[in-house]
Amino acid sequence: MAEEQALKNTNLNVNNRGAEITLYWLETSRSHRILWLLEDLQLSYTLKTFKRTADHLAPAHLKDVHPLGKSPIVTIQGGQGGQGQSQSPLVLAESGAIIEYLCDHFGGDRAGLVPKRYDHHRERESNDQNQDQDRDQDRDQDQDQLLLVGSETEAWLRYRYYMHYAEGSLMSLLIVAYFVTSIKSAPVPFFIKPITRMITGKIESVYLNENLNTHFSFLESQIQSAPDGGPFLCGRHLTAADIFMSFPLIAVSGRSTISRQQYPAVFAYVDRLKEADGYKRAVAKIIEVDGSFQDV
Ligand SMILES: N[C@@H](CCC(=O)N[C@@H](CS)C(=O)NCC(=O)O)C(=O)O
Repeated sequence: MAEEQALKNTNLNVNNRGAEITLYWLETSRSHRILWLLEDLQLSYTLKTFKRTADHLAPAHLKDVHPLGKSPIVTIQGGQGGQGQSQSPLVLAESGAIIEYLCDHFGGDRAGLVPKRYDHHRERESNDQNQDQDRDQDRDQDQDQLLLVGSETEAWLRYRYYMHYAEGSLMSLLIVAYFVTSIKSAPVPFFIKPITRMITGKIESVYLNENLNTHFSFLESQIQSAPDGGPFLCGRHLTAADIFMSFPLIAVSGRSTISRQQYPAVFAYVDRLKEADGYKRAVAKIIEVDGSFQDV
């Protein structure tokens, strides 16, 4: 299999607002959630898939697209905001920033992927005649409400929290767990083994075990107490925050770091994420391009 494959979609649909979107997707990586989001936003895009190197890294030429050379990267050419065909494309990196940009510009609200920030909006009979008026009124009320600290909905507050927590707190913990496991199983000479065991044992007893327990007990109770009874983190509907949380949770559920017995709600939530239509469409897309898909 070649290191890089591409699926080019040149039929821009109306949701694209004239923008040509390209996703640089790396196997078994965080980038799968961006593919899932593109599917849920019903955007057309070009998908470039990459294999990891023998050292499990991204191929060096991803640095030609963004200086850090990590995946995901999204480029956007054209669109209605002045980035014309002749100009160089907008280059976006950092999953959270990419998700927010795509939701802001390509209908995160429309697709129900971003919870409402304030719930003052009255139930209205929606018809074409009063929609503009309603939107103006909502905007004015939103402006007024900006001053009221703490008036945001619980769903939105959770949304914002998870849009930071996934990479800011959870991923950094899971990366420590991943390295500890890798060091423990590394093929080192027998006389070195006691040293690696002592170091990893110390990290586990002083830091890792307690933090894993704290984070996953927290997540267990967050899922059980989701607004409107869940079953997603911010309430009844899947949001971009669930998509964002999918990578660390799918990754950890496939390893022995935590068990289904200890955290049944977390594992049931992961099952739900993998059953989501957009996730499955994203998997199907990879199978179409690369011939197979592996989550982590
Ligand atoms: N915080 C960044 C992390 C990006 C990142 O580290 N991506 C990994 C894939 S999961 C990567 O490209 N690894 C390959 C490498 O480091 O060479 C994000 O969320 O986008």
